[in-house]
Amino acid sequence: MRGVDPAWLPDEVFRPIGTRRTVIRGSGPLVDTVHGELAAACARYGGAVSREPEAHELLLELDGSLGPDDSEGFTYERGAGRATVTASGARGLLYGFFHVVRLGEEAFLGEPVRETHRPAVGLRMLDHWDNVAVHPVMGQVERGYAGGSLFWEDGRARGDLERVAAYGRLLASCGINAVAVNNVNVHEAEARLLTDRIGEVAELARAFRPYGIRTHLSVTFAAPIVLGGLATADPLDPEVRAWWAAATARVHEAIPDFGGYVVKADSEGQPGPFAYGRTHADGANLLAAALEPYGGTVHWRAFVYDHHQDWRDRTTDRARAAYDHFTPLDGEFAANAVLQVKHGPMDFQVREPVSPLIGAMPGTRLAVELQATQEYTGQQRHVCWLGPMWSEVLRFEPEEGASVGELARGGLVAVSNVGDDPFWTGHPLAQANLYTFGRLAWRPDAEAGGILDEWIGLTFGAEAAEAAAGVRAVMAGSWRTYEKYTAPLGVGFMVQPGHHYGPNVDGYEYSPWGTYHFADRDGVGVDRSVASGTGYAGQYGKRWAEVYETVASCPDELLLFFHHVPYGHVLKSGKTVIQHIYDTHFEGVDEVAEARREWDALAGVVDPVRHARVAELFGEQLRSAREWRDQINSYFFRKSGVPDERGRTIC
Ligand code: GCV
Repeated sequence: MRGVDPAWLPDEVFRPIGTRRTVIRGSGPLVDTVHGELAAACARYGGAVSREPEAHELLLELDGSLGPDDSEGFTYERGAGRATVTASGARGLLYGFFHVVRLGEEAFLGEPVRETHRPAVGLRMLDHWDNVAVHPVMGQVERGYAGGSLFWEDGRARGDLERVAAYGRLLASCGINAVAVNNVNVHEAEARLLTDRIGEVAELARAFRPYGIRTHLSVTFAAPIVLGGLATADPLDPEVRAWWAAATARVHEAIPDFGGYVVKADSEGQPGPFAYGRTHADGANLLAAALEPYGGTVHWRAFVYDHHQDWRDRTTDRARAAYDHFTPLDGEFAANAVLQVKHGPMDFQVREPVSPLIGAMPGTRLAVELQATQEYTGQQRHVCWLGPMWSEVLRFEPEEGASVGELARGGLVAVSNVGDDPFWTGHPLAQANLYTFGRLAWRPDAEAGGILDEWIGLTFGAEAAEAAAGVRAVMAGSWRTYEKYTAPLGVGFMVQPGHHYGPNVDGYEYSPWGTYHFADRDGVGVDRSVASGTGYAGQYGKRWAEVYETVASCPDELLLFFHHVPYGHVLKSGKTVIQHIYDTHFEGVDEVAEARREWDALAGVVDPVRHARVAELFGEQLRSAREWRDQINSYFFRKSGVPDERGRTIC
């Protein structure tokens, strides 16, 4: 196999810069990074880069006259064949440089413009669920579908910092500025990264720093016990507080620009403040206090629910849990504590409503968590470009005039989809999810389709003009296609328990995890209305509470998430629920077959190694899509006894 794939930064995209004369003004490590990029591009393509004022077509200028500046914005100006990027902070210069790279020739040749760019969201972070030691069930990377970890191997740091630096470069080029380097399920080896193994984290931080990326660490709430030998981890205990303060001081000594902690507490078996009769705010504030002297932040996850539920108890609803746990604590979190909320109330299904917690805690800084790793969306064996879903989520307005993107004051976070796979993401086209996340985190109201085109233009370099229409046809609708052949109308899950790949309609139906569809001979769906169900719909502000409350006003795509309806219920589309299930499952498979044909037609146009890899994966996607179609359709045919009105074979 050849070396590591350049993803969206093949040499070719640096040609417009590398053939020109550039002047770069300013000093500091990030300016050196940009200088290094320019020098490499010029060495390849014959241009020149200078730090002295000289004749040039590109000027990159850091105006550091006001001293060190962490701001990330830049001004880009173009006219008469020349381009200028000006920034007051070094990160701004780095992002301005990559802006010019993205524009290509147009950066120099288009109509005169003067634009100011700055990110709408300050923290744009990737969380890695990477285990230091291989976990017996979850492996090296929990929910990882791209090989091993970039950071860890068999209990040790891999030490391949070149690969980490290359990753940092890719991330910086799409605007990501923070990385958490270990799993939120913190086992023993990971726990020690906080103390005696902090040097390994510091090495990673050193590799990320030249790309403006701060390093964060997942920690266990029980650290004072498991690492410090204390008898308690009670957040109000003075010894515990002193332990965290001292541990954090040592972290800061090793990593002066340390970003902070990520914590999964009282969730799926992880320890937390409940054991001491304390609240999540008590827990988060303990770590916030330890980080505060160094400007660090604690990201406290809101993914808290009962995973030992009695499935016969129809009153308990997992979807309600985050809101019920956290809204009473609004206003109690420290200024440097961020509550990190999954975008939906359940767990990264292909379709969920937006979590009602977002917008319900005005006195708390919230970060919104997305999932780039395709746990429930095809596990990087299926093409599933998530841009349209994320865009819908980020544009959703819990209240009139305030979108999720705007309410995410504490940042946008995605669970990373990379590993040590030569293509980074297992499925080569899954690289687009990483890129799209970075660009949407920078501008949550950006058009997802425009980002896809940008990604295609960069990734396919010289081949892009010929390949663009075909690649777009394969990817643009792939999320909706995936939705069509999997769980219908927002009901979710129906996956194989444990690994979550492939269909199993009742896989979680009689289990303690709280993820049910309640299909019986008459109908399907979960009644989450206030009038007759779990009351979940009432957790939204008035406008959405009313929309979701009734079958008549609930959007089709979320109907079975909010309501239990008969199979003969007629959707807004005019179809019955049962016919919709049959039709979408046939359509979904047809669409995969069509996408495969589109991809096959790109043979000889796109790079053959990439082509072969995707072609092979399409074989599996089609097999799996058929399996989904047949199991879901047969299941509902057998439950309902209603035949397909188009007479297709359903056993
Ligand atoms: C890291 C889901 C996943 C778990 C994951 C968890 C979380 O339950 O299946 O693997 O654990 O979400 O987000 O904490």
